[in-house]
Amino acid sequence: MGQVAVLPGWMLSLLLRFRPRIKGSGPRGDGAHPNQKDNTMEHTLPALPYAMDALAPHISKETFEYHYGKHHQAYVTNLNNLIKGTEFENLGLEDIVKKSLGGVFNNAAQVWNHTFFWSSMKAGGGGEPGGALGDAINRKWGSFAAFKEAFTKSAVGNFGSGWTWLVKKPDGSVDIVNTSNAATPLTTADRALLTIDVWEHAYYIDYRNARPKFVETFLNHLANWEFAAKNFG
Ligand code: MN3
Repeated sequence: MGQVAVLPGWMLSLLLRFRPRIKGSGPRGDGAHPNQKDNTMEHTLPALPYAMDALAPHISKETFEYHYGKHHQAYVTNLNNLIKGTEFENLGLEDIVKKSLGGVFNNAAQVWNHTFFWSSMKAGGGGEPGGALGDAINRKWGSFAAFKEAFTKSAVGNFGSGWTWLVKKPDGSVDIVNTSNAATPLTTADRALLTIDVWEHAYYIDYRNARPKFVETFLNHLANWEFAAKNFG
């Protein structure tokens, strides 16, 4: 089996989207930025895996226009500006997240986290996973209902801005992890399986301050368990 074939699909698409763009070396000259040096890495906003109105009424098109079109885009723009002329200029996104601190880390991790979050949802999602992931959830919490209760409690109780994750631990078991601000399992030994963004900008347009209703809707109508199962491997 080739190396590429064992990568989860979302990771492969990230790699393809964030591949280096060699300026000025293509057959067409790629001369859009004639003042830039060769070999600079420009990060771009990945396409959503669905239309901006696909998750309505649970998440509105207006939320995507702000959350994806403005917030996620701003992290990409900030990252590109911050890494110019630094050691991070020619690194891929995941390497930047793992090696940086401060503003570079915050923006790079938020680019990665949001891309992961969009794929953690789908139209007609929710329900519960079967297979190996379903078994692992049952081993950890006893039932899917108990997992939902624990995940909801964790996401609702995640103080301030952050993310709540279902992760696979190095020993193969699953767990729920809260992170604050831009922090991400990508810098830990855990593998991210599924996430919900609990920054207020994720739900304020559709749910105002009602984070519990947003978390409940995520679990019942949006969670993409096929994506989580692929990440579980
Ligand atoms: Mn967000």
